[in-house]
Amino acid sequence: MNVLVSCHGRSLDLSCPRIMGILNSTPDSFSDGGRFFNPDDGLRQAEKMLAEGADIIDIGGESTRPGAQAVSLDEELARVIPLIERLRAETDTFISVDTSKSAVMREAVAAGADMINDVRALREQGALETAAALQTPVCLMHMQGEPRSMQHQPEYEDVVAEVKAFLEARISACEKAGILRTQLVIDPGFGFGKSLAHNLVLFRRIPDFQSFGLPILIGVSRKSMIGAVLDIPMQERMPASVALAGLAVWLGASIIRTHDVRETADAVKMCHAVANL
Ligand code: PT1
Repeated sequence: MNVLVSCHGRSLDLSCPRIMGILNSTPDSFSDGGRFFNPDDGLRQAEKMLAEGADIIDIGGESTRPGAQAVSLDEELARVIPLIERLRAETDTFISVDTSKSAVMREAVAAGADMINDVRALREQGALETAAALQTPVCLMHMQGEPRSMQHQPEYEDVVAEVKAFLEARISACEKAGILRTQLVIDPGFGFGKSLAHNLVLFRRIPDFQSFGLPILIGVSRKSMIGAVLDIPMQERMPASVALAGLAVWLGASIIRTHDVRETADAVKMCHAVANL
């Protein structure tokens, strides 16, 4: 489970934990509050994260936070492709595209993306076949329901067993479709159709997910599970996010998805040093 190699020949060594910086081009992150995301702003944001220690830049054009509406293919392409092109032209970083749509996967990888990050774990029409054809790493995430309604009444008998069974099934589907197991990353999907108790149990049991022998990606940055415990708004959740990032590494995570790259990179390095002497 040591190195991901993209179809462009770029590699990501996972012998120590890596930082995935979040680059949003969804409307809540439009600097002008208007309809058009400026790729120059995005590029500047990405370069800042790289200078702060990001190993991967994750670019998404669909908001998947609770309550978010679906976005059209044209809108998603317009948000994401120019940004990937710019970032690819300017840097040699590992680029991940956060999408569930096969057409976005195809165009993003053609524009230089190295990895597919799919919160729907390649369940959308054509996604499995497309990812297999592209021969590039894929992150498979668990979600119960769809973003718009996933937090309404999430239910599990055994959240850990059910998330693991789901990932097991998606890993098999990927292997049947011709995706190499060594190209897969798994993610329990914090905040995706889970109550606070579900999220906390899943987090404590991150070590259970090591049984797949695949790298584990954890995304909890500024999420409502922190808001629910601390009763604080999003803009005050960085310290708790950093604490969880350190804990996640301690519990076996290989990739941490975050808004706050510098702080998270320090916490991750420190926790990795203690865990691996
Ligand atoms: C994630 C993730 C993601 N999260 C991966 N990709 C988001 N692999 C987008 C909240 O509860 O964890 N892993 N792509 C962002 N989605 C959310 C979900 C944001 C829930 C916020 C919440 O506040």
